[in-house]
Amino acid sequence: MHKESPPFRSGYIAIIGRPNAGKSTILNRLIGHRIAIVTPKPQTTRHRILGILNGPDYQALLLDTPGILDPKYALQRLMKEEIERALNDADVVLMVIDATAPVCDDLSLLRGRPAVVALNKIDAVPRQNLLPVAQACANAGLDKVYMISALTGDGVDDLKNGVIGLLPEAPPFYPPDMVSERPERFFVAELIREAIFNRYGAEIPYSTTVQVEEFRERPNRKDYIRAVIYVEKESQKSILIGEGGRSLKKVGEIAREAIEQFLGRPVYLELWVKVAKGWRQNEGFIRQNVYGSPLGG
Ligand SMILES: Nc1nc2c(ncn2[C@@H]2O[C@H](COP(=O)(O)OP(=O)(O)OP(=O)(O)O)[C@@H](O)[C@H]2O)c(=O)[nH]1
Ligand SMILES: [Mg+2]
Repeated sequence: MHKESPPFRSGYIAIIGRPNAGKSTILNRLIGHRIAIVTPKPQTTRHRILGILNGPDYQALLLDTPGILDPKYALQRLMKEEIERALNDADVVLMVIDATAPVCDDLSLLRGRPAVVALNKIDAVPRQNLLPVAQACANAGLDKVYMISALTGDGVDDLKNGVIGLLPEAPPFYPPDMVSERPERFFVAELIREAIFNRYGAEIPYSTTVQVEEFRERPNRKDYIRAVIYVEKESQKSILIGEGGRSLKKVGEIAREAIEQFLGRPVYLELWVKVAKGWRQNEGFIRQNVYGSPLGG
């Protein structure tokens, strides 16, 4: 008997959840590339980051987002706007809940849209702890709960099929060879931020933003990248640079390796540290240097 080919599905899937729930890890796992930075610290992601997942009969446009929280300063307010923009675009919402610290009360954000829950980090909790959380989600009207580990990949294929099945029938939006839409310099700045998040304690990472000021290909030589790390005060600048510049040098080495792996070619990375007094409270600065720059807002 003749079987009709399945319809082509395409649309936006917003990945939302509390800080540190594993949203970026899930994005990377789903698309099979490391495009969103991941660190053990909450509030790592500041932008809406698109990852494009192409299949024979679908194109899933996955949007990683910052963690949901009550904004306390301008940067967090603009992070919240990024979540709202992703939700406005979303055909499907993928709500990520950290099984090691479950919170199930962000459901109003789903606004009646097709949604699934990923109960993540199941590798890190005993099985019997998972059922009450799944039950709480079910009681709240969310019946599609996938128990996954983004770290090991456990359950991720089921989740992938589940969300793709909810996408509307539509033709693809992007060419099939595209993985993301932001320029290389965006990812370069993010990888520098990742190195900073991983190397320093609580204060420095949150007081830092990175901007790539120059990215130049040179004939017969490594690409030249010059980036500025902005901090909020002089004291942070001293900590970041460290004695004799040793801390900054280490950050540069780690970031350069990550950038080379991402780009697949060697680069020369130059880092500068500048003070932009209290920039996290300065909406104009943030719009220009964190979201609205040529890095792609
Ligand atoms: N054990 C375990 N750890 C995980 C899993 N998924 C993510 N993590 C870890 O959780 C931490 C946070 O992961 P991220 O992917 O950065 O979390 P996020 O939700 O994007 O965080 P924000 O961007 O800060 O909102 C990292 O240390 C990850 O390695 C998992 O399935 N199991
Ligand atoms: Mg993240």
